[in-house]
Parts: sequence; C-alpha cells; structure tokens
Amino acid sequence: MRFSFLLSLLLTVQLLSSQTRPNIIFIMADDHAAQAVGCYGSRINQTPNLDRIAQNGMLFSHAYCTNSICSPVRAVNITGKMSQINGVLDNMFPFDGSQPTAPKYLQAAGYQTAMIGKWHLKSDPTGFDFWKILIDQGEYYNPRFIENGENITTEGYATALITDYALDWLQQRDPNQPFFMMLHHKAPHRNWMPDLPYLHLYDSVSIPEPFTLFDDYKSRSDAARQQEMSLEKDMNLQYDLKLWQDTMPGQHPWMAQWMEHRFETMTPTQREAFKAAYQAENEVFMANPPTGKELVRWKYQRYIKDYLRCIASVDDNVGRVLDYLKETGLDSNTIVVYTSDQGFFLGEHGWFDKRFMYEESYRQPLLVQWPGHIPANSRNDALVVNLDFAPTFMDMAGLEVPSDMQGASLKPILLSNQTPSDWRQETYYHYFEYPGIHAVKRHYGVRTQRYKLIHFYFDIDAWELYDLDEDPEELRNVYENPGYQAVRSEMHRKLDSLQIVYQDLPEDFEGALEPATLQHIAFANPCLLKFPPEKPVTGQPLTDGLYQLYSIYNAGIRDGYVAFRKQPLEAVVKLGHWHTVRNIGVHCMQSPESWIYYPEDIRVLVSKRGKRYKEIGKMAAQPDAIPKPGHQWFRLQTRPRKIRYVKVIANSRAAIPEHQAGAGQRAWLFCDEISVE
Ligand code: SGN
Ligand code: CA
Repeated sequence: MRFSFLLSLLLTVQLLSSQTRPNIIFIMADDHAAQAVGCYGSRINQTPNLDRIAQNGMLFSHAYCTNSICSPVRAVNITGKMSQINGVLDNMFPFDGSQPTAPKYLQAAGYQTAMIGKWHLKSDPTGFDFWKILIDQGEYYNPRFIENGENITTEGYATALITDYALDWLQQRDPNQPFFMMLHHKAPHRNWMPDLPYLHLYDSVSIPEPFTLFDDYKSRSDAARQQEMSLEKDMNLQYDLKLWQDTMPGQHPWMAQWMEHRFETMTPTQREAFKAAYQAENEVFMANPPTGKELVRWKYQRYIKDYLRCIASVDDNVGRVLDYLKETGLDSNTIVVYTSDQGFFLGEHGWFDKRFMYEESYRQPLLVQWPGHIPANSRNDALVVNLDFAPTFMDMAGLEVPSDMQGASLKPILLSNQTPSDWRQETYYHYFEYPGIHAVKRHYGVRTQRYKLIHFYFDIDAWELYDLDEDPEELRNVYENPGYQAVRSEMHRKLDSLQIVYQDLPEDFEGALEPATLQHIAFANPCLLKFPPEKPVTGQPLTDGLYQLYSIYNAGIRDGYVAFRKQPLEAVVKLGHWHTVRNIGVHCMQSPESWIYYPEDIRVLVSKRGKRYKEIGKMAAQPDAIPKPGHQWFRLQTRPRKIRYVKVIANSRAAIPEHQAGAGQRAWLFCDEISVE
C-alpha cells in the first residue's frame, strides 16, 4: 500500500519533470550560409523543411559566430566561452574535454544526452550518454563513425545516416526523462558531394551569380587580396569540381588524388552513378575549356549546384526529424534549433570558404521552434552569437546559467519576441588560424547593428570600417574617410571595452606571437645538417637564438623550423673555441592535426676535435594520453665537459598513436633551435 503510493508519487514527479523540462534537439550543418536558406530570402534555392521551423517558431536575422571556423565554433557552442578561454583557437587544437560544458550540466541534471554526427574536436566527447561521431571531417559516402569509442563502418550517405542514428536513438531513449541531442551534419562542407538522388537537381538551370563575383577589393586591405580561397585561383577542378580527367594544367596532383581516394571508398554502384552524372558536362568542358571570366562563371555554377544539392539532403533529413516529432507528439515539448557552424562564401567577392568577419561567412542561419511557447512565424533582429547557445540550453532546461559562461540566454527573446532593453549592442569577433590553409589573416573586430570595424594583424596591420546600412556588401572601406571619424572613434572605444569584457587583450596575444630569444654558447655558430630538411618549412637556422614561445595564441604557427620524417635530424654544432658545456637543449614542436610529434628519442654526442664522438645521453619524449599541440625543450644536463663539437640525432616518432590523424604512420619532427649552455 505504502509502497505503491510512493511509486505513484515517483511516477508523477517523473512525468511532471519530463513534461516541464523541454527536450532540446540542436541541429547544426557545416558551412551552411544563410544566403542558401529559403526563409532567409535565398535567391538560389528552396529549403521547405528548414522554412517549417521558421513558420513554427523564430528566425534570427542577426546571428553570428565569434570565430568563423569549425572546431572553435563547436567548442564555443558547448562551453559558452570564447576561443581563448575554452582553448580551441583554431582547427588544430584538441578540445580539453575535462572542462564544464552545457551537455555535462544537462546530463548531471537528469537529461539523456547524445551527440551524433560531425564532432571535430579531436578528443573524445564528454558529457554524452551516447555519441556516434564522424572521424575528423568525415566522408560523404560510406563514412566511418566512432560509437562510444568503437569504430563502425557503414554504407550510405552521411546526411541520411546521421539522421537514421538520431532517430534510432530517440526511439530507444527513456521516454520519462527529457533529452538533449546534438545532431551535427557534415554537409554541405567542401568537397560538396551530393547524394545520388540529387545529382541531377539543377541540371538544366543556371543559378544566379552573386553581385560581387568579380570584386576587385579596391578599398580594402591586403588581407582581402592575399587570401587563398578564390574560385579563380584556388578552387580545384578535379577535387572540388569533379572534372577528374587529369588534363587541366596547373592543378594540384594531390588534390586529384584525393578525389580518386574518395572514389575508392564508394561502392561500384555509387561510383558509377556519381561519375555518370557529371560525364556529359565534363566532355563539353574538355572539348572547349573556358578561360578567364568564363572559367570563373563555369566554376561558380559547378560549385554552387553541388553545394545546393548537398543542402537539399540536409533539408529533407531535417524534415524527417520534424515529421518524427510531430507523429510521436514530441513536438510540443521539444525545442528544435537549426543552425550552421558559421556562414560561407557562395562566390561573393569571388570566394568560397569562410574565416573572414565579412557578413557572408560571419553570419549564420538560426531558426528555433517550440510550438506553443515560441511565437510562430516570428523574426528577431537582436545581435545574437553562438556564445549564447550554452546559456540558452541551460536556461531552457531550468538550470542556472553558470556565471563564467560569456554568452546570454536567448530564452527571454524566444518566449516573447521582445529583446530585453539591456541586450548587447555589439558583437566581438576574433579569428586566429593563420598562417594556415586559405591564408586568411588573423583579425578581430566589432559589429553593431550598423557598423563593423576590423583589425587585421600579425604580418599586416590594417583597419577596415564598413557602414552596413549604406554598403551591405562591404565594398567600401571607410576607415580613412573623413566623414566617418566620429563613428571610427566610437567603434574603437567599443572594441577596446569588449576586449576587456572577453579577456582578449592585444598586449596578451600580439606579444605572445613574438619568438622567444636565448643567448647560448652555440648562438650564431655553424650548424651542419647531415640530411637536408624534408619539407620546405625552414626559415632560421637552428642556432639563431630564436625559438617559438609556446602560448595558446601561437601554437598553430610554424615558421623557422627544420622538418624531418624518414631521415633523422642529425646536426653538428661547431662551437669554434673550447667551451665548458653543462646543458644541451633541443626545442621541438608538436601539432597532432598536422602529424607533427615530439621526437621518439634524441641522442646527444660530444667531441673534442670533431672526429670521434662520444654519446653522453639520450632523451625520450613522454607520450601523452591525448597528444596536445605545443612546443617543448628537451634538455640534457651533463657534468662540465670541455668540448668543441656537439652532435644531436633526433628521430621522428615511429608511429602516430591511435585515434589521431594519420594513426600508425611515421610522424613529422619539427625543430627550431639547438642550445648549448
Ligand atoms: C579542409 C578543407 C578546407 C576547409 C577546412 C576547414 N579542405 O581543410 O577548405 O577550410 O577543412 O573546414 S578540404 O580539401 O579538405 O575539403 S572546417 O569546417 O573544418 O573548419
Ligand atoms: Ca565548418
């Protein structure tokens, strides 16, 4: 009697809690620009299912990211903290999964949590009861997954498979507890491989070109001219554009090889259908290859069609999730978010890719539905950022937002479509991945509803100011325009105060980019290498007294190194005169994403006359559980020895550890200084 009463009480509490605490499904695509979403006024495609979310709920017209690149966005989304605080500045940093995240808080509060699809944070997901993630960037066809630590092989198309797994998980969850699910698509990421049913979508049409396809960057800084993401120069005909006949001059052979590798992982049926879809058009191209502007136009059409075909699958599969929620009645208590990790250039300014703080890549779509709670068909123009996601998840789940999260909960906006009077008036941005792929320079900036101020730095020092009301396409930099001096000063003031608020001060990060200096005995003495470096990344010799200072801000920078893989680094340092030596150091870099690891071992030998060498010690790196990017001195102490020659022999790591890019392969060894003290 007593027992059954308790049981029914417990059940009531459970029922109540699952009813009062909403479920959350966070769907994120990769590189899906708002310009290619129907309800954002797309001129180039339709997205009926994404538009359903807008009809059922709210569209945010001014949603932005804080750092327009994949891994950093993902780290911000779950921590609610800026890149320099959560530690993922660029795509090379592994996420430190021991820090607090919204999924962890939700899990601790009784939510069932799942992460399905592209994760791209290098370390294993934490805070999820269930995770099934693509390895690194993942593949479109027959992608490999890791499910709670175990490798899974598949057959099928990524967007559909990810959705299948999400629906499977929803079906088997405990219906009495609320859930939080992150559903992350790979699509429409480069190299834009559509699913078979969509290969012929847009075949007979011509997609409108962006107005700025042939931008001349006239009033801008060199940052816009020196990028490497132009359709004209950087988009690859074989890999990006599926012209696999290897006859076009000036194309990277390895990009063509990548495409070949993609084909190898397809089934014969997939491969044949895929190749056949492009064949006729390819033949026309090869018979009379366009040049100049016509080639750019051709590239744009091929690119944008594949991009939009990938989005068609995303739209369908979001539709499947919405249908499932409706059929099961879950929709009334489930918040559905649709967004992208950032925007993307769809030929605007002649570009693809992202990274820049310019609108096309900075802005992201953001649609949220929760029928009965979020006003249907509503549109909000407040400045919101991806820093706001984690606080919003917490707040929606009825949890207190931790005070160290740097974003703001969107809940008040969502429930009333009223923007609170103290809502932010400006957003802060900082992009770090340079030097790096696509060569977009480091920059930070501030945007208000009307203006945008950007500073490009590192190997450039350039400011840009845009009046977005007058110039929404950002074609006229008015930083030096006398009519804008008051605005310029005001924007500088805003920028300065945001850098204090977000703990991102130029004196910290710009200073940290300088190499460290060390005066030592071998300084400026000859250092002879037995084998030439295997990669052309050399800059400074190994005894120039300069070495990279490790800080979070410069961990991705590689310059002035010698690089070895198959051959050891074998260096002889001539001291010239007799010296009493007590300490020999070798400074090395580790960057797991790029297959660069600390050496397997380093042997140190000394000699009096440079004829016979005596080994005085051997150093070995301590392998980490999760290898992190960084720089490190390997030092050998010795009793005082009077010598004139030091020899260092360092071997690259023989096998990259499991679960890392290039697992099992021989690693690279990067070294930038040998010190003798
Ligand atoms: C790959 C792409 C780049 C892209 C980065 C980052 N090249 O390197 O074009 O900018 O990923 O993308 S590819 O040839 O491998 O497709 S991100 O989504 O991870 O940020
Ligand atoms: Ca991305």
